[in-house]
Amino acid sequence: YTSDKYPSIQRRTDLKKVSAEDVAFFRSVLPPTSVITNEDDLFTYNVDWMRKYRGRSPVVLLPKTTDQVSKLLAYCNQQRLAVVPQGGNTGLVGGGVPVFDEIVISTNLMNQVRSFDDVSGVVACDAGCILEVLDGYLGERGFMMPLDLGAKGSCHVGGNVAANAGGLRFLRYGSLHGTVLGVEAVLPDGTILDNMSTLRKDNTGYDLKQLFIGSEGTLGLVTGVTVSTPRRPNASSIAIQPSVNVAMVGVESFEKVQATFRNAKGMLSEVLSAFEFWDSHAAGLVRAHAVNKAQDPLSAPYPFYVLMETHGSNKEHDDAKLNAFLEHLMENEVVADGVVAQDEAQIKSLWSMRESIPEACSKAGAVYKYDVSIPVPKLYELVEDMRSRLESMGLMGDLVKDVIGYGHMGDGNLHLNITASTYDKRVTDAIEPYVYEWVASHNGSISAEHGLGLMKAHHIGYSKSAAMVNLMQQIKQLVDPNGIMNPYKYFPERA
Ligand code: FAD
Ligand code: 2HG
Ligand code: ZN
Repeated sequence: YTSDKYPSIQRRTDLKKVSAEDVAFFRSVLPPTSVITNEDDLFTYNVDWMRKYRGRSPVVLLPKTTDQVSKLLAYCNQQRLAVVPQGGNTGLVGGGVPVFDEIVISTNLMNQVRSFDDVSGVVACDAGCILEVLDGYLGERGFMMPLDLGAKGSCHVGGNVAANAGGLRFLRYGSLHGTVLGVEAVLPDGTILDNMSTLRKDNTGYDLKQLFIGSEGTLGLVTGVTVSTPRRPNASSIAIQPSVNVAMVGVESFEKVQATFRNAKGMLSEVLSAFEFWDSHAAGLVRAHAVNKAQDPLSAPYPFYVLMETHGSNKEHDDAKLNAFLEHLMENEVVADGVVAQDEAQIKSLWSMRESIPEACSKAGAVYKYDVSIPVPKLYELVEDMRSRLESMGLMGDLVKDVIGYGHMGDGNLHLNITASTYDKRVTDAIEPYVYEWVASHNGSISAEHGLGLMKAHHIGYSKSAAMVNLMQQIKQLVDPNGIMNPYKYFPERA
C-alpha cells in the first residue's frame, strides 16, 4: 500500500486530523447516511481500482447538492482539513483515493440530468452522473456522449472531466477540452463558480473552465458540467439510415498496424470513429481470463490486432467504404485475417475484446500501468525495449509475468502494462525512471490520458518545463492557498 511504495511522502503537519466536532458539523449539513464513518463502508472509498493505492480516510461525505458541497468545502478550508474529490474511483494513477487521512467527498449522490436541448445537443448534468447512464439517457434522444471508455459503467462524468479522460473515440470526437462547454465547480473557500455555459463560442475573458478539465481535484470540486453531444449513428430516431460498423483484423507486424492506420485514414476518413490496437500478449490474457466472456473471433493468434469502427449516417455508403478498404488491405497483404460485425451483439463482442484488456491485465496479482503519448512510428518500440530490459535483468518469471502493449493508436497513445505476481520495489526500480526517460527522449508525454495523480506527481518534469510547473503551482496557490484540495498529487508541493 501507499506507505510502502512512497516512503518519502510525509503527512503534512499543517493539515488537521478529523475530530468528533468536524463529524458533527458534517452531520449538520448532510443526512446521517451521507456521512460514512463505518470502517467496512469506508474501505471501497480508500482503495483504488487496481488495489495499488490505499489511504485511511476516517470519513466519506456524500453531498447531493452544490450548496452542500460549498458548505462542506468552506468548513474544511477554514479548519485546514484536506479533501479528496472522488467520482467512480476508476482512476489509474492513485489520484482519487486519499494518501493519509484526507476526507473523501464523493459525487455518488449527485446524479441528476439538469437539462437537454435536442437542437444543439447540449446536455447539462450533475458531476456524479455515471457515464454509461448518461449515454443511455442521450441514446433515447438520438444523441451520445462524445466520450467512451471501458470504465463507463462506474466512472462519473465529473471524474472524466477532472481527469480529462480520452478514451476510445477521441480520434473522432476529440478532447473534453473541446466538447465540455461549461463547468460548475466549488472552490476550496466554498465559492460556487457557475460557468454552466451552453455556448459553443464565448470569448469573454480567460476560459476558466479549462483549468478544471484535467486538474484532478486539485483546484476545486466539479459539481456540474455541460457537454456538446453528437448525434448517435445507430439511433432509430434519426431519419437517415443509421450506421455503425466494427471490424477486427489480425496483423503480422507493427509496421503493418501502421500501414492499416494510414489506409484507414485515407479510405475511411470522415467515418472512422476508432482505431485501437493490441498485441498478442494482450489477446492471450483476454483469452485466458475471458473477462466479460470476451472471445477472439479470429482463427489463429496474430502478433497484433486492430479494431476499427465507423460512425456515419448512410449505411450503404459506409459499408461500401469499409468493404473496399478491407479488400485493399487483404489484396496488399497488409492484414492477415479479419471479421466484420454483422449485428449489434457482434459489435459488442468485438469491443469487449478490446475493453477487457485492463481487467485481464489485473488478474496476475499486480499491474504496473504506463500511459504515454509517443510519435506513432515509435509506439511499440517502448514495449519491446521494456520486455528485453526486464528479461536481461532476470526479472521475468516468478516476479514479472508479462509485458503488454495496447492503446489508442489513432491518438499516438500507448498503454504499457507490466503484470507481476506482486508490487515489488525491484520491479518499480527496473521500470522507473527508465520508462519516463525513454518517453522524454522521444518527445513524448508521460501521461497521455490518465493524469498524474499520486503516481506521477514527482515526474511531471519529464513532460513539462520548470517554468510551466512553476506557473501551475502559482495557480494552485492562488485558488487553494491552504492546499487542502487533493494534497500530495499532481505536482510536487511547493516548499
Ligand atoms: P475518479 O477515479 O474517482 O477520480 C479521478 C481523478 O479526478 C481524481 O484525481 C479525483 O480526485 C478527481 N475527481 C473525481 N471527481 C471529481 C470532481 N467531481 N471534481 C474534482 N475532481 C474530481 N481513462 C482514459 O482516459 N481513457 C480510457 O480509455 C480509460 N479506460 C479505462 C478503463 C478501465 C477499465 C479503467 C478502470 C479506467 C480507465 N480509464 C481511462 C481511467 C480513467 O481516468 C477513468 O476511468 C475516469 O475518467 C475516471 O473517472 P472516475 O469518476 O472514476 O474518477
Ligand atoms: C484503456 O484504454 C484504458 O483501456 C486503460 O485507458 C489502460 O489500463 C490501462 O493501462
Ligand atoms: Zn486508454
